[in-house]
Amino acid sequence: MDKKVLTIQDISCVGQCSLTVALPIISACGIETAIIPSAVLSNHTAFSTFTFCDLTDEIPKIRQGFKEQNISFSALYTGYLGSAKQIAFVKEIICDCLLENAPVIVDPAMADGGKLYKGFDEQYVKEMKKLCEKADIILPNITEACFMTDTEYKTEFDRKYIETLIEKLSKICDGKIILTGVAFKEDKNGIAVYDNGEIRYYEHDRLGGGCHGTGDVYASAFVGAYLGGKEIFEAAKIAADFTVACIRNTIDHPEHWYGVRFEPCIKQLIDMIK
Ligand code: PXL
Repeated sequence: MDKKVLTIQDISCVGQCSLTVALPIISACGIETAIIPSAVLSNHTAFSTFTFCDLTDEIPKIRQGFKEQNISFSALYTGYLGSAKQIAFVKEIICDCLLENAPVIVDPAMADGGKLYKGFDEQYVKEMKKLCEKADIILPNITEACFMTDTEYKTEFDRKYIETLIEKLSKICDGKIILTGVAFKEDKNGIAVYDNGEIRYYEHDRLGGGCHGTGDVYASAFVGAYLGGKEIFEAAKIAADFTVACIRNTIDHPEHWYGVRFEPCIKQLIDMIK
């Protein structure tokens, strides 16, 4: 049977994040991608204004609809969720709508650059931690990892800091951990992959000061490569190389501050996962 992933995150109508990134990227990897939109926004919250239609109450109804049709999924991937209450509903979906051994992949998309996104608070962080407890793979950035583990956020750090962060995360999630934004040198960025007690690092170029929406591009490419059959470190590496290519394609376009121009790079991703 073909793999079918369910992804739950918002629709930001403009802004190249969440579902408008996850759908094209995972589909391009050859994986059928079903969705539950967590909220509909005119544009993401890094714009100075945005509309926000919370779809929390739709989630249990959609779950019921899936149950009535005997629809279940071979993987779940969650990103930006609209409310703390929604996280509890997602946990019910994990219980009811997944096939046996379906991986639960959680990107705790809630913060970056040392700050929570607009609209999120400590309660949301608490609930997100509970969702991470149920995950097989989590993909936090350094800021999210710090919020979840009550660790001081630093922009300069060493391996000891990363190892401590991962050790604390492993007490929340007993699965695999992919920590992004692990930069030990000024012109480099990287990831740390924790799997079965071992940490492996992958270093890649750092271009410019960071682009918006790269976390979603990264997580989506990881999900596509991983469900496409790559092992975890290889999938994490492919996702990093793809994200760097997307940033390279964007940095000379300052008008494109709100996301990355990932579309022309999709062919590269397909070639990498072949
Ligand atoms: O890319 C993360 C993200 C997703 N969805 C919404 C956001 C953000 C980051 O700001 O605002 C609505």
